[in-house]
Amino acid sequence: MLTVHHLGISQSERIVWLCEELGLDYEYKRYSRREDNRLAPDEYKALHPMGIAPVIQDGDLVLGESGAICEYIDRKYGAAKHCLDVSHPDFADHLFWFHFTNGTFMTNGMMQLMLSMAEPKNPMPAEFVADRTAKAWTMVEQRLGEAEFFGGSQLTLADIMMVYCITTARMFRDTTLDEMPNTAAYLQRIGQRDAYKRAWEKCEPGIPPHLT
Ligand SMILES: N[C@@H](CCC(=O)N[C@@H](CS)C(=O)NCC(=O)O)C(=O)O
Repeated sequence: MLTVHHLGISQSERIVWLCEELGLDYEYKRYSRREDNRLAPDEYKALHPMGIAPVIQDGDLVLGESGAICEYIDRKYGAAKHCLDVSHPDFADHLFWFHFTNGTFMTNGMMQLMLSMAEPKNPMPAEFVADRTAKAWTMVEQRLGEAEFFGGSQLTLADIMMVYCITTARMFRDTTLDEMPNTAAYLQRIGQRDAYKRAWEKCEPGIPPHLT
């Protein structure tokens, strides 16, 4: 039995959403963040050597890292429905956005958040990260003006990965969608998906999704 361990307000919402898109039968466990430091509780940290969300279990397998988990589940239980084959015209775009998510977008967003808390004496790191982050958001807005989904004409793992960054992760930042009509329209489309609604209700009951 596949078990998805979700940490409240975290990247593990991606995995729940994917399971709902695939209509899988899976066990779901939710953990709240610690009150004192907002990190994962000890019970969650004990699941995997990194101690961060998401984590899944599948028989004897314990797997971390969102991208790896998404691909594992989609290929093993979803007939690769959200992965594009090399022969697909959108293959390269799908790959780019799938890897861009954690390789560049999340990384720079996290660095920016940490630097804003650290008040470093040298302004160079903050400027470096701000430049990359601004470029990344510009690319997001452009992409969603040219394609219906990050991966092209259909929902792929690129979307499952990216949506967290432009919704829930924005709860901790001051990025607004005021100047990003394509991104705003995309999020409205995502928010209308039954699977997304079910996943969000499971993950964060009582809290509206950050779609605007
Ligand atoms: N690259 C990792 C990042 C995982 C990560 O940083 N998870 C955060 C939640 S968004 C976490 O577990 N924070 C709680 C903690 O560090 O205790 C992935 O995509 O799985």
